[in-house]
This record gives sequence, C-alpha cells and structure tokens, in this order.
Amino acid sequence: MRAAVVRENSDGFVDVKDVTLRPIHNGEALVKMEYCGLCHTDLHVAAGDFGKVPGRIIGHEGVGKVIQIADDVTSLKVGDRVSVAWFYRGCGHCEYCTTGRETLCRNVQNAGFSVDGAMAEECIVAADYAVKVPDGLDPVEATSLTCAGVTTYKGLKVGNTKPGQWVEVVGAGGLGNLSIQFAHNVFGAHVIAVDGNDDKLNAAKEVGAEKTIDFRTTKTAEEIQKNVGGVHTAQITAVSAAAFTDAVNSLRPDGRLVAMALPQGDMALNIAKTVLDGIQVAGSLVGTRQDLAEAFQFGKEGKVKPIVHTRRLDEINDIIQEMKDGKITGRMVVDFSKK
Ligand code: 8ID
Ligand code: ZN
Repeated sequence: MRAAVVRENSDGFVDVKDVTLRPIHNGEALVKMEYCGLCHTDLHVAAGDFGKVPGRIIGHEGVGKVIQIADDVTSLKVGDRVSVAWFYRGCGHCEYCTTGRETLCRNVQNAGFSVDGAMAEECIVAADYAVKVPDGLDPVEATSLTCAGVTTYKGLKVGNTKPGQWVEVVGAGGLGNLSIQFAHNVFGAHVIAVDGNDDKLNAAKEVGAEKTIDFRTTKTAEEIQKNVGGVHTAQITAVSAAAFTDAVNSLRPDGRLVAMALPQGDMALNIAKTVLDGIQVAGSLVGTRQDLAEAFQFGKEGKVKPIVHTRRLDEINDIIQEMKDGKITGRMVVDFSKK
C-alpha cells in the first residue's frame, strides 16, 4: 500500500512509497484510510524538529473504515468509521492516564511520529484508542476535528474560557480557524484573530472573529489593550516564538496564555507583568479521547465547520510547500480514492 514517509535526511518533505504493514496484534485493528489532513505538526516531524524519525509514516488527522480486528477486540467492529489522532495510545494505568490527562502519559505513542500514522492507504490502530466518527459528520471535515479541532477546543477549556469574554486567537491557519469557531460558537466568547495573511484574516472574519489584526501593520498588544482592555485568554497557534511574547502583553490581569503552536526556541515572559498581573501560562497538547468525541459532536451539530479541500496523495509535497509558504486557508486533506 502507498504511504507518505519521512525522508532519510529529514529535509522537511516526504517520500510516497509502497509499504507493507506488519500483521495486527492483540488489541489492534486495521483501518483502510479514506482521508487524512496535513497538519503543521507533520511538517515539524518531517523536518526532525522533535527528533529524526526517517521511514516513519506521517499523518494524524486520519479517518477511515475498520477492515480487520484482532480476536480480542470488543470496542470496534469491521465497517466502523474511526479516526487516527496524534494521541495514538497511552499506557492506561499511570497517574495521567487514570486522571483524565492521558495525552501527558510518559509512555504515550503518537501517530505519525513514534508509530506509523494515517497518511497512508492503511493504518494499524489501538482499538480502544481509535475514537469513532459519528454518523452524520462529514468524514472529510472529521479529519480536521481529529487534530486541529480537538486541540483548539481543549485549548479553550485550558484557557478557562467563559461566555462574553475576549479571546485572542494568534495564527488563523488550520488550528486558528477552528479555534475562532469553537470560541465564538461553542464557548460564547468574542474573538480577536491575529495573522499576517489577508486570505486567512478574511476567513477568520467569515467564521466569527469580531476583530482581526494584521501583525505586519499593527502593534497587536497595544491595539488589543486600547480596544478591549486586554483579552481573558490568548490562544497561540502561530508558528512563531515572537507571537508568544507579543501575546503575553495582550492579556488582561488574571489572563491566561495557552500555548499550542510548536515553533523552535523560547518565549520571553516579563516577570514583573506575570507576577503583578497574575498572568498564567499553560501548554496544551491535543485532547483526550473524550475531548475528541465532544469535538466531533459539535462538528456533527454544525457548530463548527472546518474549511477543507481534498487532494491526491501524490500531491503531498506540493501541499507541504504550500503550507510552508502560508498559502493554505483551512486544511488540505488527502482523499485516498483520488487517483
Ligand atoms: O497539540 C498541540 N499543541 C498541537 C496540535 C496540532 C498542531 C500543536 N500544533 C502546532 C503545529 O505543530 C504548529 O506549530 O500548532 C502550530 C500551527 O499548526 P497549523 O494550524 O496546522 O499551522 P498552519 O495552518 O500553517 O497555520 C499557522 C498560522 O500561523 C500564522 C500563519 O500565517 C498561519 O496562518 N502565523 C505565523 I507562521 N507567524 C505568525 C505571527 N507572528 C502567524 N500569525 C500571527 N502572528
Ligand atoms: Zn496535528
């Protein structure tokens, strides 16, 4: 079967190759992939940003149908439509797994990074961890909810977002566009979106941002302090360390910065502002199986609607280049039936 794998030199692109998967083990199922979205995290993996993994099949915004289950599997049956997410499997018995924080398990496996992922015609999943895609949710849209959606939904929870509050969404790409929708339509918050790309800022307005700021021409933090007195939470999805530092200054007292993007480097955090304004900074990593089930439900209800475009697997390096160049509004999704 055809799969997109990380190159030997981890140059940020992938090779589309014929790969033979091992047979499934106890607790596993084999999924025939229908669709898989490309997330910016796949670009980090292909470039070796989290450690080099040559030969690894990328992809963690996957949706497909179960075609085989191991004898002991009871949670899935052949024909079920399931998702393949970054949170592929936890150990199931550590402090994090047993207290609703399973994505932080120290023995976690991540699809498309520590185990083979979903940018392939077939993928092996851990049956109890493959969250089902509900009937009535478009499977192409479900791919974006599997990572970008659940991550930003969870990020707003981590930000303690309340109705009527101001949320700054920094970066209006694949994640950011969904963060705006969840903030506005699910959490009942007001949204200011920040990006440096006209198409993405226009899309941000269309999906519910009340204000948009182009960071290339406007001093974002000053503008936000002047307009709304600072935001209650800043949700950072921009692949830029400078954007993190700027967002700290956009917060109001007792505000919470939620870090989701993964640029290389450090963020600067002014100590006096942090202490005197009671600022909180939290990292937020994807979401649990329950978070994903909730995100799917909001998708099914039409409260969030990912912007998706389907492409062919052999276009994957073009898609990577378009993402690097900031040319994608929403998400590009590989349709494995497209030849
Ligand atoms: O669990 C997690 N924390 C998680 C899950 C999924 C993805 C984290 N991520 C990470 C990815 O690895 C990546 O680092 O979130 C980041 C964003 O992923 P994405 O939304 O899939 O990337 P994108 O579609 O390329 O969007 C990035 C946006 O950032 C804007 C770009 O214009 C683009 O719209 N941007 C940049 I680059 N610099 C900016 C800046 N300084 C900026 N926007 C505002 N200010
Ligand atoms: Zn992702």
